[in-house]
Amino acid sequence: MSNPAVHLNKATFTISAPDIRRLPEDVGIEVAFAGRSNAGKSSALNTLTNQRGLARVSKTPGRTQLINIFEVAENKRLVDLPGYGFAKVPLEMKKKWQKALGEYLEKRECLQGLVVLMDIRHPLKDLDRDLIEWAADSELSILVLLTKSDKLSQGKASAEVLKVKKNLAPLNADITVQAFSSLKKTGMEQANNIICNWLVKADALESEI
Ligand SMILES: Nc1nc2c(ncn2[C@@H]2O[C@H](COP(=O)(O)OP(=O)(O)O)[C@@H](O)[C@H]2O)c(=O)[nH]1
Ligand SMILES: [Mg+2]
Repeated sequence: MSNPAVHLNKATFTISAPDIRRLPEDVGIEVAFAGRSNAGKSSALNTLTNQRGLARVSKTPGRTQLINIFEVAENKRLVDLPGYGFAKVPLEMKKKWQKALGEYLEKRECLQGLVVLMDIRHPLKDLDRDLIEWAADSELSILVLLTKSDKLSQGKASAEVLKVKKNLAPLNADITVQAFSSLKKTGMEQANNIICNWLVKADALESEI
């Protein structure tokens, strides 16, 4: 069942920003999507919002250098963060994007949950691990999507999910790991539910204060 209070398919593009100073005011709730370049971040955003062209899907990795904001409802936003770890980009450019990514993660108060996307065939590279460990330390809720699961048999995909779960268990954090395919829409409903819950959970917390 999807959450009645928010619908990801209502998402509309708001702004692309090269750094956090150019973002909307830091109020409300944001759920951010992060992952290596080419991990399938834009495709997942399009699938989850049921809008083909919302986040540009690039065949050229390393292109998404900006922080892209999509508003789902008033003060509820999805955030497409710059991809990391793509080698064929000049160092100066890389430094700039990584700075925007680092600053966003460190300073954005309204960040409620982090979706980390990793290709199911190459999960938990060093930078992925750094990001997940940082998010766990920061007590963020984390949803790990193992993307392009259509590239593996169901058995192999399940085994990979289990492996990643075991690997992250010692972090003792609020982490959900699941297989995901934008092509086949695998895991879409579960991911959608988790993200919508994050977007409304903070409302409940705010009204308690
Ligand atoms: N087979 C398959 N390919 C995918 C899937 N998701 C993304 N891709 C492909 O992977 C490449 C990178 O996708 P993109 O969403 O642009 O990745 P991003 O750089 O993380 O935003 C593109 O060529 C996509 O068509 C998927 O679920 N299955
Ligand atoms: Mg992208």
